[in-house]
Amino acid sequence: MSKTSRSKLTGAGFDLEKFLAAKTAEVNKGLDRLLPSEKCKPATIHRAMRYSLFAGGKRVRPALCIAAAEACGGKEADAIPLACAVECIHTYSLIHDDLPAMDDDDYRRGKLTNHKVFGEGIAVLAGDALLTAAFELAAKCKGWPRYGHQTIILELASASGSLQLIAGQVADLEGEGKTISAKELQYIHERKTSALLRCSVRLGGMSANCTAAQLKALTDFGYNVGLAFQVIDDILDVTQTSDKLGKTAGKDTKAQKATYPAIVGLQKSREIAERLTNRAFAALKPLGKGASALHGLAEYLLKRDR
Ligand code: GRG
Repeated sequence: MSKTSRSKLTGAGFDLEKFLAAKTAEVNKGLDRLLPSEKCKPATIHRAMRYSLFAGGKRVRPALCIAAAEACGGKEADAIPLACAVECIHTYSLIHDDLPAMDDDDYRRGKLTNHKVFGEGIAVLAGDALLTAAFELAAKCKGWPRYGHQTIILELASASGSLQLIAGQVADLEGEGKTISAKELQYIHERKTSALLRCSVRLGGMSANCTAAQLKALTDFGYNVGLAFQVIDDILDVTQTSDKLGKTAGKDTKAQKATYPAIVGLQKSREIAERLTNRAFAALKPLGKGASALHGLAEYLLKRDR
């Protein structure tokens, strides 16, 4: 998103651009500190993990995690290990998704995909190692009175397991070339995309020892933002260039994937994304003024162009 278009989104008293830059810097520092260095033996795997982790992702999930923590009165420092954990899971899923056995892509985050640089074997292992690292970070986090380690680890496991992230990916793979209903498409989007975004905000709330009512608000917000995020992703795939996206544009159409634009058209897809974002805004009401960063992020995600 350009500087001008992003700054238009900043409401009174909240500078989204500054917020995103600051959180990205802190998350990058956290990832660098918490994960094995490139020199650590075996160096190849750590180079491969870091290659994709630091390839320039938007850090949407960590930013949502920290914003959720702050909305519930928590501290950024407490949320950072969990924000890093969700980014590790997200990056693992991208590395595996890009493999020839899955989406078979050569570019991601504007760079060659992991397997193109390190080979398929190391790319599989780099993904595995990032997934495992996420659970290590969760096991080492501080733990909170309402949310002990078991709850935190379960949260990550259910979002990334065979009933959510992997279920979505399986349904996505099996849906290629088939005509599927809008209901089935929503099933895929809820699992492939929304589950990890919802988990990110929930973990942020947990790191602030949030109340049950706050957690409910964050869950509703994350669910709707997550679905809107994927509808926008589908729209961008057909409206933006590969250069802008940092990955191959138009792949969904080529792979005959079910997407919102393919099923309901572009205009209706935009309306759906807007409706979902409005539901996300409404979910924030119980969190009051502290939720301005979450509000700003949801608006940014709706209007993003990459
Ligand atoms: C391999 C288990 C497994 C899952 C793969 C991530 C994924 C599921 C597939 C990749 C394709 C895709 C459309 C996923 C939905 C989630 C999504 C839109 C990912 C891209 O997220 P961004 O835009 O990426 O936040 P950056 O690179 O900015 O972090």
